Amino acid sequence: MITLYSPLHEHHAPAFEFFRGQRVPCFESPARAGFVLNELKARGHAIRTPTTDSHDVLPQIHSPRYLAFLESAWRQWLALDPANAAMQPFPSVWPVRSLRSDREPVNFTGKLGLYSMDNGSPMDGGTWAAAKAGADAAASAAMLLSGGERAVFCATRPPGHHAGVDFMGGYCFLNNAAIAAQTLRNQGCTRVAVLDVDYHHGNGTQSIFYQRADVLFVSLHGDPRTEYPFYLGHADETGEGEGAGFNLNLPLAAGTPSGDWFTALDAACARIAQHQADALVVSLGLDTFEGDPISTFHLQSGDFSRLGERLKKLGLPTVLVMEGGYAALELGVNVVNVLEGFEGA
Ligand code: OKP
Ligand code: ZN
Repeated sequence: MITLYSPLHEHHAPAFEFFRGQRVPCFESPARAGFVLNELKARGHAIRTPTTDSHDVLPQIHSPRYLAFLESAWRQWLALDPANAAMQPFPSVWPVRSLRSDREPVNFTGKLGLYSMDNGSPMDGGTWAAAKAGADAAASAAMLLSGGERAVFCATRPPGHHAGVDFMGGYCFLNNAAIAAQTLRNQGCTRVAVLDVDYHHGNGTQSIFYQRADVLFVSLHGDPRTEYPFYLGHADETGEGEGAGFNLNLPLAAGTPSGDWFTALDAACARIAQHQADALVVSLGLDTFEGDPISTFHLQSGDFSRLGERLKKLGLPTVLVMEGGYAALELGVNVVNVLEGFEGA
């Protein structure tokens, strides 16, 4: 299967994030995509640059004021003080319950908090270009499917599934999976399914499609009672309005054994088959891996081949978008195992 890759991701390389109150190197690093690229090349996979501009689909997923902020955030940060070039902006105040989010503050920190769900989405001067290149890859992959391609992988970073209509979060800025799904709809697919297999619940994707019946969202993830993002991803979230019944969460306890994970995957696939989708988008997080430094599931590298085989059996044109996965050294093997499992099935 074709992989879409843009080197622009390299420019998103913030130095640190906060972890247990300390500054630590970012788990979500350029090296992640480097390991994926190397493994793809070593195993003979075709790699192409994205060709479709996501400019027109972006405002179908994200709000104009959020897009305007994201595109100009680094310029605004530098305008405060040229010395900020060597610093990273982090939000420190958020419009939680009882505070207003309809008024955009003039103050940069005020805006950053308005458009963030956490302080875990470090930015630098290359963030917009990298995120936009990821969105372009997602849109390009959807276009390739409508041109008859069976499956396309987007080797994108930063990830996207925590980003909502008007907020960043969990290393995510633009929701690549949602952009792929919407592009498929624009290209004439009547029904699309999004399957999120990242360790963390895809709160952004769920919220974007929560009131829509045309895009089914199905996710298996660590139970939000104990795992990030904590405030969404419960089993009783089933969609609302037109979207009632078109959201399925399968939360799994921290430490869930791989056998139970694959049983949940079967339930997810059964719901997707029932949807009679024209196409599938997979939010492919690899942080379900045993060796992941921030997650608690136990998948082995060989299990990712089995995941690819199971996805193939859905029999749908498929866009796979890379999300999390922080055991960088093993990430390439795990990703390419999914792709080859899919191809071989
Ligand atoms: C993103 B994706 C604390 C580090 C943890 C939240 C996890 C984000 C996961 N500063 N941050 O779903 O893999
Ligand atoms: Zn994750």
